[in-house]
Order: sequence, then structure tokens, then C-alpha cells
Amino acid sequence: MKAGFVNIFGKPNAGKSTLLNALMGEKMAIVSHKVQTTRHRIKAILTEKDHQIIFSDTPGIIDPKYKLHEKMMQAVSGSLEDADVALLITAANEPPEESHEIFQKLRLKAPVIVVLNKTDAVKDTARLEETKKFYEAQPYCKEVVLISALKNTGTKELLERILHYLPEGHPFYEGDDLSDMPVKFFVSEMIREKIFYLYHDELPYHTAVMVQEYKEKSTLIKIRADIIVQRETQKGIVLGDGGKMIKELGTLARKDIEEFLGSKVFLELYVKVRPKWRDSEMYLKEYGY
Ligand SMILES: Nc1nc2c(ncn2[C@@H]2O[C@H](COP(=O)(O)OP(=O)(O)O)[C@@H](O)[C@H]2O)c(=O)[nH]1
Ligand SMILES: [Mg+2]
Repeated sequence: MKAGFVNIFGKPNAGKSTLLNALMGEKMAIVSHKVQTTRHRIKAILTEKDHQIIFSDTPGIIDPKYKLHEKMMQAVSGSLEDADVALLITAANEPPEESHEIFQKLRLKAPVIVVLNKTDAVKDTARLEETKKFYEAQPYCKEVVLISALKNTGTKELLERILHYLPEGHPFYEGDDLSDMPVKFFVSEMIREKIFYLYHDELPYHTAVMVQEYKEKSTLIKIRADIIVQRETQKGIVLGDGGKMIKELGTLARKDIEEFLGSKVFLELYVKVRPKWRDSEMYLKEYGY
């Protein structure tokens, strides 16, 4: 039996969350084309007959600009320490210098697989080969695997290479749980994903979601969630004309939550203004950061 922690690192937008979902065959982490969507370390547990892998998706590595950012980078540091295997993921269609600089600084003790993602978006195969060689020559890199997380190609081979480096050991988690995070967390994440999808510019970055009530009734699950924004004007934007936007948000989020929970859901959303919540230790704690 092999068991261990496999942690995913990389710049914002490299495809960390998409890869986690592809490896799990299940939507665990929210994905968007905007950077800094992932704020927590999300653990996903893959249990098979002869192995258990605990994957961690992490926020992209950035320079902290406000307290929420600091918390996000703490989530990254935690994962640096307990990794048995580290996946350093980067977009294959970008020049390697910037990611290389980050990877070099991580000083990981665990074996490192460099994952060249988004190969579906690369036309120039000669350049792809060059990028692969570039990483293979780095002292921190054990090997390079080419994938497309989006198209789910190369992920099987990646899993085989992970198992090659994974230590022998007993499972860390019993049963068939897919994560150590509570259901409420996934519900709030699904609402947050739709906020990233529906609203523009800075708004999603000023927003948190808190599930305040979660009740299983006989025919459905009743969920009440607060959407936290920093300013009155943002509340107006979230609501939209005559509540049009929040209604759309509720509909989109409810569909995903129903699929995730396998149950009918009644979803109530409220907007609350909490000035400067991203810099308040108290609010950050309350919102689970
Ligand atoms: N073309 C292409 N796009 C991808 C691939 N993997 C992820 N993406 C896109 O890249 C963006 C960022 O993905 P996400 O997983 O949220 O990145 P993260 O910030 O590293 O977690 C999203 O728009 C994804 O759809 C891939 O293999 N190919
Ligand atoms: Mg992510």
C-alpha cells in the first residue's frame, strides 16, 4: 500500500484547480479564467485498493498585498512542508523563466514533478520540447510530464509517475470521504465561483461567501448564505437592477449545489457590507480564512 500527500503549486492561472479536478475525476476546486480564485488549501482524497493520495490544491503564489493574501500564502507554506511529492505546474505556452524563479525559491524536500500544462494550446512542438529540456536540466526537477488538465490528456501518466514517488504507508483517511473540508465549504465555494463568473473587475476579489444555515428537510436542503462585500456600491452591483443579478447568481449556484449534493436545494442569498473585511483579522477568521 502506498499513501501520501501530493501538493500542487504554481503561479495563478497555471491550472492547479483544473488539474486537481481532472485527477479526482470530480469537481473539487472552483476554476475561473481570473487569477486568485482559490483562497484555501483544498485537500482531496483519492482512495484506491493499493494507494491513497491526498492532493492539495493551493492558491497561486503571489506577493501578499493585503491580509487575505497573507492568509492565502500561509496556505501555500503549510503545503510546502508536508508534501511527499510536489507537482510544480506551469503553462506550457508561456516562457519558463517566471515560473522557474518561483519553483527555485520553494526549496522543496519532496521529489518534484514539473507539470507542463495547457499543451493543447501549444502549436509549436519544438518550443514545447525546449521548455521540457529547460526544466529537466534544473536541479529541483526529477522529471517533466506534459498534460492538458482541461482536455484530461497525460493525467493518467502523471498519476503513474506520482505513484512511483509516493512512499509506502497506511491510508491517512478511512472511508470514502473525498475531502477533509465540510460540505458547507464546498457550497460557499460554488457560490463564489459564480460570483467570479458573473461580476466583473475587482468585485469578486472584494467578496466572501458564508453559509449561515444548512438544514436537511424531508424533500430538500435549505441553505442560507451571506455574500460579504466591502462597500455599499458593491452591494448594489451584486443585487443588480431590481435584484436581477443576485437572482441569476442564485439560479446558477443552486444548479451546481444540487448536482454536488444530489438533492433539491432551496438557496437564499443575502448581501452584507463589511468595510475592509479583507484586512480585518476578525472578519477573516469568521469567513474561514
Ligand atoms: N487551454 C487550456 N486551458 C486550461 C488548462 N488547464 C486550465 N486551463 C484554464 O486556465 C484557467 C485557470 O485555471 P485554474 O485551474 O483556475 O488555475 P489555477 O489558478 O492555477 O487554479 C481557466 O480558465 C482554465 O480553464 C489546459 O490544460 N488547457
Ligand atoms: Mg485555483
